Amino acid sequence: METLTGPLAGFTPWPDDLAERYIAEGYWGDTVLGDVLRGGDPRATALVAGDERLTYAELDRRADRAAAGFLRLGVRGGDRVVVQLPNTVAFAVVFLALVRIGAAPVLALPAHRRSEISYLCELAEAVAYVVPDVHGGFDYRELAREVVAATGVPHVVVDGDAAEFTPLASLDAEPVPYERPDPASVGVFLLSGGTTGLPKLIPRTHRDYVYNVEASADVCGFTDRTVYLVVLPVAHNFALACPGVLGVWARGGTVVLAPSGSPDEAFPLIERERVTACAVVPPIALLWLDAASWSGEDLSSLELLQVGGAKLAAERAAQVPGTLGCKLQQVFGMAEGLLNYTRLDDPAELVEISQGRPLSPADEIRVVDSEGRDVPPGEVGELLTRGPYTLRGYYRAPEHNARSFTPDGFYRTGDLVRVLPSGHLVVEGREKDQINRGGDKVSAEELEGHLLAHPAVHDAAVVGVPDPVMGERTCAFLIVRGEAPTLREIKEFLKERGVAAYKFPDRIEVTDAFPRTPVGKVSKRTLLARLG
Ligand code: OOB
Repeated sequence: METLTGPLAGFTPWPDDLAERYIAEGYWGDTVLGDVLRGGDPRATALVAGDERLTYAELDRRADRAAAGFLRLGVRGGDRVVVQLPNTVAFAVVFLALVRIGAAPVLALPAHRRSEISYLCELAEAVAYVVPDVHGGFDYRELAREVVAATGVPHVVVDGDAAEFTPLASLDAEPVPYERPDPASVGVFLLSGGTTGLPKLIPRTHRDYVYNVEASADVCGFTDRTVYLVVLPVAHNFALACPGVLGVWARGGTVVLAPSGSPDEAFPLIERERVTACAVVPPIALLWLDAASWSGEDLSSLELLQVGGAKLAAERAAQVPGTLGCKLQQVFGMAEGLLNYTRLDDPAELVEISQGRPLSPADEIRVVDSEGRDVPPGEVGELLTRGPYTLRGYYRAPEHNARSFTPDGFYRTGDLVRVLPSGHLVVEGREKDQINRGGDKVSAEELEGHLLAHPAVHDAAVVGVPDPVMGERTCAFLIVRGEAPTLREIKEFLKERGVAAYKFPDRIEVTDAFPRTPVGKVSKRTLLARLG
């Protein structure tokens, strides 16, 4: 059931009976994403980034002024705008401005390059692309030139020195009235971790994402006292909405943006701003556990560390409260929707061994075997889910949707889990052909596609190799023609193809043939076993 025309073309709505139920039971309301700041005291601090501090009133005004600027540029409700901004004030202003006028930001990560961005601009038929000038030593205006040449995206907006493009500062205009978006319309597009050749876009409606944010803020106990440090990319669902930046604003607290999760940068900010909560991926949690013993900073304000994106080992989980002096919360989430959180009052053992339980009473969970039959309670199977904030279809991807959803609308997560008697889930592995590299997701098929374009590569199979710090690292098995390329050459080749660096293999293994399963597919399990 896809809407085929109009601004929502390619979006799969929830069926009427479920939509009515979610409204009647109060999961969905009329609040839109642009309202999210309105909960804060106008004089309270909404955002801290470097030396900049913005009150709720100031951020609200900056967002309205930028909204007027985007309208003047010709951006309209229903349009899509690819936003690729790091953890800066500009992200906050641009995100709020766009959602207020009903133009959906397509949230790319700073690490994405020509291959990803061009594809997103084309798939979303973006009317604009927003970038920083230079960040992390990389010139995004160069990237924008390539993207414009490849896709013809009409406008490029640059935070900073814009060169030939539109400066973000020039969009600062006297506020104008704008039409409030429909809460049922798409508010924002998130990127899927991906299992296919090309990344997928996840449409999140205003009302489902507002519910995601509000319910998460409740479960995590966020209040106007919360001081939340952002160390992950703010464009990632975890840091944005679980409860993230939006959850803090919905409760009137303070968001502090850090450039990265490195203890050198994050710890001084925790001390200076008296940070109370932070969300990290396991490799950062491990760094913090190590650094806490020798760092001189006062971390005593920290009350809650959320860890998710990849599995945190139980032994490490157990060290968090004693070493960092705060509560641990495990978060097993996905941009597609479903969020599982351990609760703040769960017994320590559950917080250590489980990845939490579903956020919403309306989340429906099934655990099934390879034939799609429910497994007996407590056994491992694939997690299927549907609910008031889980997508019903990827954007403009009918064929993929036919595989990724059951006929009755359950999303096949590709994650293998087991359910404890308490209802908490333990993640036991993965069925999807993806590498989880410390929380960064790499689609094996996508990377294999890029590798196959190399003239010396005859065939490629990409697997995740267990790693004590990253959880997994990426190994590419290659069958080559002639002389084998080195890892360095492969990385250089991928860089030239405009592939994000986190997708580069960490290791290559040259082989003569791939082992096959009885049905003739490459047996990645056997390949992995070869590494010993
Ligand atoms: C989060 O979102 P995505 O979309 O980058 O990745 C989702 C996938 C899940 O399907 C699962 O395979 C894996 O990441 N994952 C975990 C996990 N949290 C996510 N695997 C094991 N243990 C965990 N705690 O990663 C994400 C979105 C919102 C909040 C937190 C994480």
